[in-house]
Amino acid sequence: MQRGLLSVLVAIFGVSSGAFARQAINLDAGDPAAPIPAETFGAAAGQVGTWNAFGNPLGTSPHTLSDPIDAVTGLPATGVEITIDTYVANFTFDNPGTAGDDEALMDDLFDLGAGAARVTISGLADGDYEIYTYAWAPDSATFSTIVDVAPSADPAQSIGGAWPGGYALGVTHALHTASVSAGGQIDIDLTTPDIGSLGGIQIVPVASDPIGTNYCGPAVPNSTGVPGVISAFGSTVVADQNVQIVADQLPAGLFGYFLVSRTQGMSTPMGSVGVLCLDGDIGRYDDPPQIFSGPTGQLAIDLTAIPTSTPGSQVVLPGETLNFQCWHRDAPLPGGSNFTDAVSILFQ
Ligand SMILES: [Ca+2]
Ligand SMILES: [Ca+2]
Repeated sequence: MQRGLLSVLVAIFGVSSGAFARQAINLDAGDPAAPIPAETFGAAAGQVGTWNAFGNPLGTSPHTLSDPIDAVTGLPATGVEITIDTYVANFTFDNPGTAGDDEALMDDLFDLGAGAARVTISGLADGDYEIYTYAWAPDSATFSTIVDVAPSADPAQSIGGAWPGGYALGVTHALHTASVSAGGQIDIDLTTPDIGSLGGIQIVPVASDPIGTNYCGPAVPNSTGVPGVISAFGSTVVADQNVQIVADQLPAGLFGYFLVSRTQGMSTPMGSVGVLCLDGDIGRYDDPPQIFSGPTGQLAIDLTAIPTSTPGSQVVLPGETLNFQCWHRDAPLPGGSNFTDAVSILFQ
């Protein structure tokens, strides 16, 4: 499915983007009238997708950005708020080393002056994130900004120096891993011994521990020439409510969704070249926000609302097993479809 079509469906059905999926956010901080990087630009994190302008045209604070566009889904990350409590002004300086997307990200910034600032990020789904904080000063190789993130086990990092010609940890940006749980928030604290800068932030979901056991694989190769694969990450403890299902190696631009059942099986449905590895009461994650477009798809599973073949949903209890598989449209057969292999998770 094309992103545009998914947006139309979202508008029609009036639903918001993935209720539990962890968000991926690219922020270009500074003057919102200045250019922002292109969607093809991943910066230090390699996270391509929409860049959100984070800044107030008047340069006043506090300033809040609500519901930024998610870099992965292209849809608003509903409920996410990013606030900077204080800064001095929007500042732009044309560093001679930067150009193009680097310049769009790094040459405009929040001038923090000699003071301290805090950026709070709230509304993120539970899980681990990498926080890239671009705190480089384009106008001075001696200015430095100290970045500390809470909650994170990673230490505070001092950022600054001459433009290295690309992204360099400790010069252009800081990197912290932060865990969000129980609706908690992430704080980025910025201090400086001279003049502070904040040019941008990337919030990147971290792939967590794999869980479950794959079966019924490898799948029948799809039109890409290789089999689609499914993976599960997170925790098998029901109370943790932390299960991410990921499908990979799918045809680009074609839509798919996940299936779930307590029963394993093996059959070839009409219209499919692949094997359905589920039987019994099969639920579909086919609400518009849950449908994705290849080559990859992911979904955070709400263990209190497992879909069933009939309207309604079920709760997962410790000791129960769920089996997940991905169905997807495939070319070149008109109406053709295929599956990944399947993954089985025993919950505790
Ligand atoms: Ca420049
Ligand atoms: Ca910027």
